[in-house]
Amino acid sequence: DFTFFVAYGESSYTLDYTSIRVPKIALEKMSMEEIDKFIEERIRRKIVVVGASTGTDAHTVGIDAIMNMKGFAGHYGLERYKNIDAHNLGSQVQNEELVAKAIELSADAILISQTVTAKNVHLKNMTSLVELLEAENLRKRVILVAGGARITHELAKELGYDAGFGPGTFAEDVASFIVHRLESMT
Ligand code: B12
Repeated sequence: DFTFFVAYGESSYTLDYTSIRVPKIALEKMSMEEIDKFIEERIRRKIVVVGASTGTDAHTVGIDAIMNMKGFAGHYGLERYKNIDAHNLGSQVQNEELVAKAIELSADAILISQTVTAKNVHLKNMTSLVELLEAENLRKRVILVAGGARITHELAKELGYDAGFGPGTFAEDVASFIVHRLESMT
């Protein structure tokens, strides 16, 4: 019952890009080889990561870019890391299913991807995952990370996640975060 127009035109207004503050994760970024070495020397066992695009979200490209062997833009995904046991459950995975898999595999980290943000569906879905983990007494024992085109670190923290990653993320960004966090937890 409505018509939606998108119009493009010139404007006399300008934006001061230097005044825009983008909260960033304090990250000591390492390469895939450095991360594998870090795990070997400082964690001394393989680490387990479970990931999925959750809820009704059918977009897999984002989580695949991070997890699949082939990776994204020349950056290998977590499946390629020799000291990371990575399980990509795909898309439209219900939170309950994801949590059950994390328990079964004794996951060190859970990664979720959220692409659809219409009607704030991502907020409800992300919040319900935190609630489920808390109910299972797992939240403090697992590293919880969200990512997606409209996910920011600030938003993820607000919703009770350890970190949030947006566009332009590579596997080594999130893997560097996970291994440092894991070391500080043990
Ligand atoms: C490809 C695509 C699809 C494909 C998906 C195929 C697939 N197997 O994934 C198909 C055709 C299936 C599809 C379907 C739909 N789509 Co679509 N789709 C896109 C499109 C064109 C590209 C998305 C993409 O693949 N980007 C590339 C990846 C690499 O980028 P990324 O996801 O941002 O991932 C990076 C980071 O964000 C981050 N990241 C992502 N996830 C994670 C997770 C972790 C843990 C970490 C650390 C990092 C991380 O790392 C990645 C690499 O840097 C976008 C528009 C656009 N140009 O963005 C629309 C878009 C996302 N789709 C949209 C919509 C609305 C839909 C549909 C609902 C349409 C419909 N009415 O049916 C359905 C979804 C239905 C559902 N149940 O989910 C909207 C979403 C609007 C919104 N914000 O809610 C978009 C933005 C298009 C638009 N402008 O309207 N879509």
